[in-house]
Amino acid sequence: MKKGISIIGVPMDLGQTRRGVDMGPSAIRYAGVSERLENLGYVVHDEGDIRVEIKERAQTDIDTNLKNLKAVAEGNEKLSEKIDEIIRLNRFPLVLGGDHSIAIGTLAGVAKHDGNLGVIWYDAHGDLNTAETSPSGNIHGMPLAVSLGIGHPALTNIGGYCPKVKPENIVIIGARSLDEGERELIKEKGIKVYTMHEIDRLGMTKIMEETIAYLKERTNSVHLSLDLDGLDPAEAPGVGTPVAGGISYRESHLAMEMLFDASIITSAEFVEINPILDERNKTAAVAVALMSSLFGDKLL
Ligand code: 6HN
Ligand code: MN
Ligand code: MN
Ligand code: MN
Repeated sequence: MKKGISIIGVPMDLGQTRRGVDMGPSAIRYAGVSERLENLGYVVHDEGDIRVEIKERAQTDIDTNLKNLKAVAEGNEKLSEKIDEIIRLNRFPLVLGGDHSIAIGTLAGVAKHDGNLGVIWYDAHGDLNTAETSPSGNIHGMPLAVSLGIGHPALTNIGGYCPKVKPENIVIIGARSLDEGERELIKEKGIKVYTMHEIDRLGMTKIMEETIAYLKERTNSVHLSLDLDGLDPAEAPGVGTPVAGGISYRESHLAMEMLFDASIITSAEFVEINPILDERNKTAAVAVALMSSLFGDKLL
């Protein structure tokens, strides 16, 4: 792992319609992210937040079925530039969300430096919708499709190039809510998915061993996109689209520890934390605990 970490907050809530997820970066900071990582020996640079315009709220473009398209695209363009800058400084980009639409900008910035980037998508959802398949018009349900180059050009061309990732370099972990169009895309593109069924049957150790071997074989750098709704809502209640029957806190710790030991992760984002829906900042604290494991926190 690189010694320098740049934290960047993205107070984005325009990729969906529940208010509060824009306060995620503050909640994670208050849960002590910088201190935790500094205690592990890293040099942490908190770069503050990307400015997200809020004037366009809940505007569905009737032509596109995409809510707040312009504002989401603008925020992500700024984010991709910032990520690019952080990587040039040879630091690890750690992005705090914000709704999951921000993965569009993160991946645009990261993949500019690696055309063969691997991606771990830790999520209850596939986030593989397009304007045509989306039941909601919410862009936070689309960032993985966008990164594959599928979606509105205002989103797929962020960073000035397209696509960002190859389907065979993606591993989805924790899926238990997939829309019809997303299932079709997964089959068509041959995307590797570990649903909750596989996690139950094989156990998290095996899932992570397979994931790590699969990505090591194909890629040199891997981005972790961790949506807190991948975890069970009993343990991570502060999320806008909770789905019962999720990954446990312990399993998630194990996953993070195994990723640290494999030293394959080169950038990460923790998204969808909504303090309004949370219980005493519990979900932000979970996020910080998982980050700490990802960066090598061990009892002994
Ligand atoms: N997330 N599949 C649903 C949709 O509206 O497209 C839910 C998406 C949730 C997105 O949690 O990042
Ligand atoms: Mn998501
Ligand atoms: Mn999700
Ligand atoms: Mn542990």
